[in-house]
Amino acid sequence: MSHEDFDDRARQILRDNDRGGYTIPTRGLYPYQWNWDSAFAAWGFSSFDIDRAWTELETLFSAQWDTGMVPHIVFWKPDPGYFPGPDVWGAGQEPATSGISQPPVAAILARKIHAAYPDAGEPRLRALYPKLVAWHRWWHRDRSAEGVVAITHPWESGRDNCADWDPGMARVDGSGVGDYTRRDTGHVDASMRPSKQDYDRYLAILQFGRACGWDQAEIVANGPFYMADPAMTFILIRAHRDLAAIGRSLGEDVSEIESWCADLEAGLERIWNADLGAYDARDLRTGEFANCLGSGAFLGWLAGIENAEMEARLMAVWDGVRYGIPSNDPAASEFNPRRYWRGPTWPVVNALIAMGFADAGREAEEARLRRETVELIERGGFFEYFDPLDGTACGGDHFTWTAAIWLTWASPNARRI
Ligand code: 9WN
Repeated sequence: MSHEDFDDRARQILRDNDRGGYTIPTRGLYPYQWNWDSAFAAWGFSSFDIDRAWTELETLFSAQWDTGMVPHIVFWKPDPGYFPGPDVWGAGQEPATSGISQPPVAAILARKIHAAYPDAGEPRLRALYPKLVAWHRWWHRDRSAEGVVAITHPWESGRDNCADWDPGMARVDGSGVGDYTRRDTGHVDASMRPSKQDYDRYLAILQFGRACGWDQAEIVANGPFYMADPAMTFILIRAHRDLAAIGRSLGEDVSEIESWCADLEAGLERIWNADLGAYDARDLRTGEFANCLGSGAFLGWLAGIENAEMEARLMAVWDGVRYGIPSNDPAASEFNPRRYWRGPTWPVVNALIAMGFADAGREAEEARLRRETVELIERGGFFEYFDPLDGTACGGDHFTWTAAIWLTWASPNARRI
């Protein structure tokens, strides 16, 4: 198949997964609108249907809570194929949503979507801007109290079962969650998904949030899981900067956004793990570091954060695999090349990391990461994630964000804006 054939297939995947105003990640496994998937879908659409791109973001933000939070899932139409669904979350919203958020990539990608076709996008961006600001204010108020971004549920990071969360998860008691039936393992081989113990704990954390009516102050103060995440911190620093740039271009006063960004930059020392020689996830209840070198730390470049010591460690991690940036260090005892975020490489994360490489002038690294990602997709198809050692395609097929990053970044025909 030619590159053009792959471009056609990618566009077809976005069309197939379009449910009218929003795009599902893939049929069966993920039948709803997910937050950061949608932002990537919008970016993908911007390569061939700019109107549809803005609609995707507008639909996502139409489910924004009064608090400013943009939920991690919007349950537009009931679907028994996914667990936990709207009744389990009990978030009391209309439309029904989950009770947590997801990586704030929307401002980063809205800026790129606007840059692709500035005139067409100006009124749409202007209308979206106050909603983006409200969401970023929420991140500042409800998730950045310690000067670094902290997550209250592994699902909030988007990197659900990565080894980064092991110290926090070990302290979550999942023994009392009651009976439930998972749906994910009916769609995908169980060995590629989080474990039963993980799911028990995910539910225990969810049940705490539900029991307190999703009171964020209570969740942050007393919730069963609360960990600082370098990846989310790097993403939010970058997103704050992009949001400020958007605001300036619209003639807005962006001093508040700049102050949020400065707070996070100043807080970075809290998550520097000197023993590891890298920024590292940290349990904020105990102070314990995760001692984990994975794809999260590679997002430093996205935030313009460079550190020679960390770079040496990260490049050794990358050189330890054959394809893409692994979600965990292949030398770590918990590394598993096929189990979801415990080792596999994710094209969508590679695209974000490559954005950082490109902006830092790291052309060789950007080109290598793109080459390896292209090879994975050309050999295996538009899958959710891949084994970084032998390139085996894993998880869901016909996947929206893999198609989106193909069109905007990986394809030799991409504009790469
Ligand atoms: C829980 C949709 C989402 C992604 C996440 C990924 C996975 C959900 C799940 O799928 O999470 O949110 O049920 O496993 O980890 O990053 O947004 O693609």
